[in-house]
Amino acid sequence: MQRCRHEPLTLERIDARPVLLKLNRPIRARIGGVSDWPVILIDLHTREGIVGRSYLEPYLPNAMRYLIAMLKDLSDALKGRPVAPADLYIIARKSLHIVGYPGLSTIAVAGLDMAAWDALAKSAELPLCTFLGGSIGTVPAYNSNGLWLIAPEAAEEEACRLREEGNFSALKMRMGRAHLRDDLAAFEAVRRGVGEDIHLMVDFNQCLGIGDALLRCRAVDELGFEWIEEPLLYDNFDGYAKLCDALRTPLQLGENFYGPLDLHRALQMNACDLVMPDFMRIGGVTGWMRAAGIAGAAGVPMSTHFYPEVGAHVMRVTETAHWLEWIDWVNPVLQKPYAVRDGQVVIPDAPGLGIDWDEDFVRSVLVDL
Ligand code: SMN
Ligand code: MG
Repeated sequence: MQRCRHEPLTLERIDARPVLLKLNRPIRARIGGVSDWPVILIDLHTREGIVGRSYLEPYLPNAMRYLIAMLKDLSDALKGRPVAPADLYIIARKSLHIVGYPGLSTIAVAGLDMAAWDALAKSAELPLCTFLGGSIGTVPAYNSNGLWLIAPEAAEEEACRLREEGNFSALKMRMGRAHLRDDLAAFEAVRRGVGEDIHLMVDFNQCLGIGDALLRCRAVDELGFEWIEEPLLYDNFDGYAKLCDALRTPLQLGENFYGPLDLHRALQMNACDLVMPDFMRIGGVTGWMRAAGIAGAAGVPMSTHFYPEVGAHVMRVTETAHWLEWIDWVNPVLQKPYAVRDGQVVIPDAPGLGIDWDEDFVRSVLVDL
């Protein structure tokens, strides 16, 4: 019988470094504003010399402190183990089980998981999508890099610029201004800027109660949005089920699903029509693949939230792949950011995720926690 050529990889240590990146277009949502974007750069070193890379975007600079401590503990606990992502996922989750699965536990495990998959695909000298059984190619994306709660008059020009950044055919705008009329004015401005042929998504960033949500979502229900995203607090699945019934526009949920079980629950409760898990919350590549199995079996379209590099790879093997969210905020720390052509993210022909840090730039944005 033919023997396997490749030696298993062994985890040596995980390095995690905090950086703060300036956002070109600061986040302005009802839920809060952010102009400095915290990112944890993760390097999973193996004894064999291969380094797996991933990053986490935990929203709050202080959250980097807690997560880096957890990653350090995982590094100590997993030293000497084979880099087998499915096994590491279970061992890492078990090590944190007693404090609970969701929240920071899942986020730390996801960071480890994405780096482990990158290392493994690199050791097989294959792009991650190919390693997972798919093929290199492009992935349809929408530009999500702006259209926050800016003055409605400013939305026309910003929408034009966002479309032109990668010749996109789809954009996401945010709503939730104090007055509905201003949200509607922003919509009109965006349409004036980009015309009728561009797909538009709208995100309320959890800012409404059920009463306002019914009013506001009905008010935008005939505008032809591709989806209405997170009008209510993320875990109000009962409220979402009610809204889903009341609306014609597909309801989108998922960036706050902690693990595949939340996605399963949301679908069981008919709380949404579409799903868009976030990689740090769904549990990295392993969590995504399990969630994608559930969405695929249910026939529910699945989009990504953040993490466009790993997102592009897994979308190539996701049965109900829908839209990739294009966010370029981490690009400055990457030696070779992914390209977008004609609204499609292009997967590079490189082993793993093809991510290398621009160390000169990283030095300039590292922070002391
Ligand atoms: C979002 C949430 C938090 C920060 C940035 C963006 C948004 C999205 O919900 O879906 O992109
Ligand atoms: Mg959102």
